[in-house]
Parts: sequence; C-alpha cells; structure tokens
Amino acid sequence: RESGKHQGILASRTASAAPGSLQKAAPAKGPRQGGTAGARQGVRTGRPAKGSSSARSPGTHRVLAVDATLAPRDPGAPGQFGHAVAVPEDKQEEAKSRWKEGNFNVYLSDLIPVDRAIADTRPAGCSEQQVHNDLPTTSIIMCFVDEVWSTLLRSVHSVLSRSPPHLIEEVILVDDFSTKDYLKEKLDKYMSQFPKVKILHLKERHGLIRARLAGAEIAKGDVLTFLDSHVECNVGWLEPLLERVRLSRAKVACPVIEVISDKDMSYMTVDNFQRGIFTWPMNFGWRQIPQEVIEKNKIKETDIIRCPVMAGGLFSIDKKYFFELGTYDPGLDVWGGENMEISFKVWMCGGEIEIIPCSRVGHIFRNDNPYSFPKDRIRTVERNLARVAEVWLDEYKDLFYGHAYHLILKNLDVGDLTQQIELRKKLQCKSFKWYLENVYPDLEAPLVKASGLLVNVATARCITVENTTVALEPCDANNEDQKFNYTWLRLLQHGEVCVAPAAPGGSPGLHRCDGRNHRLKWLHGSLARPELMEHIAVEHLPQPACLEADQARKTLRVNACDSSSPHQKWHFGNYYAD
Ligand code: LR7
Ligand code: MN
Repeated sequence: RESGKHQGILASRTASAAPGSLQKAAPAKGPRQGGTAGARQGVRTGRPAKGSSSARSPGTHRVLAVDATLAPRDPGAPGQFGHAVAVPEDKQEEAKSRWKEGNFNVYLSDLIPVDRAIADTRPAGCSEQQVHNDLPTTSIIMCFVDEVWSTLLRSVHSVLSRSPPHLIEEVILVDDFSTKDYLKEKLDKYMSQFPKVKILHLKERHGLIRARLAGAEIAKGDVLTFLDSHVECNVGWLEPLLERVRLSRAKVACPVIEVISDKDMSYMTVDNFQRGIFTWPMNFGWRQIPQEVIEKNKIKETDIIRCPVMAGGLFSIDKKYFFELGTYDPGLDVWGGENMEISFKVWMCGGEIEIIPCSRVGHIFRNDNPYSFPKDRIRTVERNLARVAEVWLDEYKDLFYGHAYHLILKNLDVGDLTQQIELRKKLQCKSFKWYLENVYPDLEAPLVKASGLLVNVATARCITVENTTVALEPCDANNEDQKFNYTWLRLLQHGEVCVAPAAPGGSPGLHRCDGRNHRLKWLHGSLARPELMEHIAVEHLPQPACLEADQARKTLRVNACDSSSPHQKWHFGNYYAD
C-alpha cells in the first residue's frame, strides 16, 4: 500500500463516448476557485512513497524561479496578466475574417504583447518546493505548420523568459513545411537574436509525429521537452518536470495543461486532480479524481498524478529512454494516435506517465485543425489508431474495432507493422491485460455487451449450464445456471467457462474462457453482419454456422446459418449501449 504503487478504487460508471468519434476532449474549464468536480469516476493516483519524495532527498537544492512576470515590460497592454481582451466595435469584421488563420482569435493574439505576463496559477506550496541543482538539461522541441506569428513568438518567449537558462540546452523549432512566408526568412531573422533557438525547416510535410522525430534527432540536451506551438509556459514550469526525470529516467512528466481562450485570449486555470484517460475507440479525455478518493487518500493539490494516457503535446522525457523505447512509431501520419502509442508503450514497457501539478502550461484549444491534411483527416487518424491497436492492444483490439466497427468494413491498410511488433518483443513489454488491470482498472467501457438470460426466439427456452455441457430448459430468472454474458471479446461467458463452438452438426460444449482463443468466439449483435444480428454465429469457420435450438426443444447444436430461422435467433435479457 505504502510502497508507492498505484492505489485506487472503482467508482460509478458514466456514459462512454459515441462510437466512431475520434475527437479529443478539452479539459473541464473550471473557475479559479475549485468549480464543479465533474464526473465522478474511478481513479488511481500515485502518491510518492514515504521517504522517496524527490524534494526531500539529500543533495543541494535550489529554489524554483520566483515569479518574474509580475513586473511586465508593458503593464498597461491588453491581455496583460492573462486577462481577457475584447475586440473593439470597429474591428469586429477584421477579427472575424482573421479567425480562420488559426481557428482562434488571431486578431487579439496580435494585439497582446508577445511577452505578456500571466497569473501564477500553481497550487499553494509549489513556489516553496525545492529541486536539485544538478537537474538534466533539456532541448525544447516545438513543431509547427503554418502557426500564427504572434502565437508562435509568445510560445518561444514564454519558454525563454520562464525557464532557468542553464537548463535550456536549446529550443528547436521544427517548421513542418509551412506555406506562410513569414515563417521563412522573417522567422529566422527574428529568432537570430536568441542564440539558443534553432530552426529546422523541413523540405516536405512530415506530420507532427515525424517532425518531432526530426527535432529529436538533432537534440543535444539530456531530456526532450515537446511543446505545441501555441502555448504559454507558466512560472517555474520546467524545473518540476526535469526533477521527475532526474528521479527516474523512466518517468515521463507532463505539465497541467491550462486553457488559453480561443475567443478572448484569457489564460484560465483548470480544475485540479484531473487524469488523462481514454474511452473506446481510443478517444483521449480528462477525468476528475472523485472527491471521496481525494479525501480518503488525503491527496494534496501538489501531489503528482499518474495517468493511463497523456494528452500528447506537452511532456518531458529522457532522451536516451525515448530512443530506447523506439521513439514514436514513425509510420504514424500527420496527427493523432501518437499520444496513445507513447502512453501504452511507456507503461507496458516499464515506465510511468505523470502529471506534475506544479508545472503549468497554457494551450490554445481549437475546434478544428487550422492546417490541411495531405490525405483525408478522419482516415488518417483512424489508420494511426488502428496501427496502435494492432501493435499494443492484444486481444483487446476487438474492443477498439467493436466501438469503431466501420473500420473493419473499410479494409483499412495500416501498413507494415513488423518493426513495431519486433520492438515490443525486444523490449519485453507487458500485456495490454496487465495495463488494464494495473494502470487503468477503472476503464469505463464495460467488457460486457449483453447479459442475463439467453432466450431462444422459437422455443422461448433458455440456455443452461448442465455439468460440463449446455442444454435448453424452460427459462427461470432465478436460476444462476442460465445467466450468461456476451463480451466485447465475443465470448459467451458463464463465470470462468465459455460456451465453445462445435463443427456444423455438432453440439456446443464448455471451455475455460480465453479472450485470445479465436475458436471460442461467437458473433452476436454485430452491425458488421446485419443479417445475423440476432444470431449467435461461430466466428472462426469459413462457412457461417449458427447456434440453433433443435425442434425437440431440449438440445442445442451448431448448424448452417439461416437468417430467417427463429430457432437460430436469440435474445439476451440486457443489452448495453456503447
Ligand atoms: O502536420 C502537422 N505538423 C505539425 O507540425 C500537424 C501539426 N503540427 C504541429 C502543430 O502546429 C502544433 O504545434 O503539431 C502541434 C500539435 O498540433 P495541434 O495543435 O493541431 O494538435 P492539438 O492541440 O489539437 O492536439 C493534441 O493531439 C495531437 C495528437 O496528435 C498532438 O499530440 C498535440 O500535441 C496535442 N496537443 C496537446 O496535447 C495539448 C492539449 C490538447 C489536449 C487534450
Ligand atoms: Mn495544440
């Protein structure tokens, strides 16, 4: 318990995301003082073990940078201190027409200083924390394609002015083949005043994943710190991230991502105690740690939060460790899914993903990408996710495809995966089952798709477990032997045992359940086979065969599927929504 391992409880269920939607959710935007706690959901947090706290370990310490933003260059300027700005009446049209340059209020971004001050939103106690004075150095890697000028500058200024200079090895700006002229010589010229800023102009569009890799290839720092190109790093943001990596090279440290309003450019803090999670089919989201868990475990605002997945854009990782992990799958295109990939990889191959509450970075959340996708956007993201599913999800990839069943129908070409599969073997990574049980046990999407009595439409009788086999009997809601689950892994399950298919003409039996055994799988209620929707079809046979009640109403057998036969139609007592 006190060993610094995960502790957690399982709380109530909430509705999961709609199938097929592959969007990211923005974090709950809460008012500065607490706000509503959001959905109560199960959680695991990792509180540092007694005695292992980095801040208290021996060594020389140096105090975090104090707030250098309290005396800004131009205190009267609009947007100063992160305050909201209004567009003047006579500029409304202009502001409106410039919105699409970045899918946020570009007019206002240009209006406010590139080095504006923002409020120190860190929880109380952060500014008193100490860090080691031998922290590793970092290379900041910021990729962009057609980023808005003032926003890109503000991102860079915030890094340079709110980080201890000796910790910044360099700032690598990776220009992912932008089309805007100002991102060429004009940008080079502007940045030449900062010796630490390097610009890599890519000769073709790489997409953010391979653009980050191009930056990582030339990075000289001990740690890689990735950032989006429309951020504002807050006071003391960097030291706590590097402190974690120094403590263990397998720790991947993320700041709390705060919100820069796309409408009025105000800098807003977010509710504390949020974890990065996903729902099927691998949609990223934020989830509040339930109040009772916070109280029971006495979790403090400054405590580090372990996350099943990271948002993706903002994190520090030991450079050698990143390369040992095989970086990102370079086969991921343009945008999306790489946060799932790196998260699963880190956890399953021995690392940890953490949110560090004393590190805070604002990010402009936009409703749409302001740049073009070389190919279809949805398809690109789906293909990326399918690559991740194929490499990391084991038998649970059925849950992914089950919640995005159209992907199976699409005949998606995910490309070659040999290297990724080899890598997973070489690193001796744990199973996805382990990940679900140990890192994300409160994943809300239930494994069970349907449950209860399994009634035959023609005979109105129910399947019953009888010793080592199954039979058909009058239905009895109180009979536990008649209770079955149909799972997303497509098993017909009764406790530990599963109904096992037989060859056509044969009778089904019982077998110990195993989600990896394809010979145990049945298709039921699948949108992919609408004609067999109510049937229970054997999956591994080339010719579809279905579970059937015989005319004598006593026994079960497997027979060639007949989509109109009521003897082959079955209904469960309960069906659960996705
Ligand atoms: O082809 C591209 N080349 C690029 O260089 C596409 C994008 N980019 C750049 C882009 O200019 C930006 O700086 O890559 C960065 C990320 O792209 P965004 O800002 O359009 O992405 P996002 O903020 O909508 O999405 C989040 O998910 C992405 C999934 O691939 C990345 O992981 C982003 O880094 C990530 N952003 C965050 O985690 C910030 C918090 C958002 C949330 C939740
Ligand atoms: Mn972004």
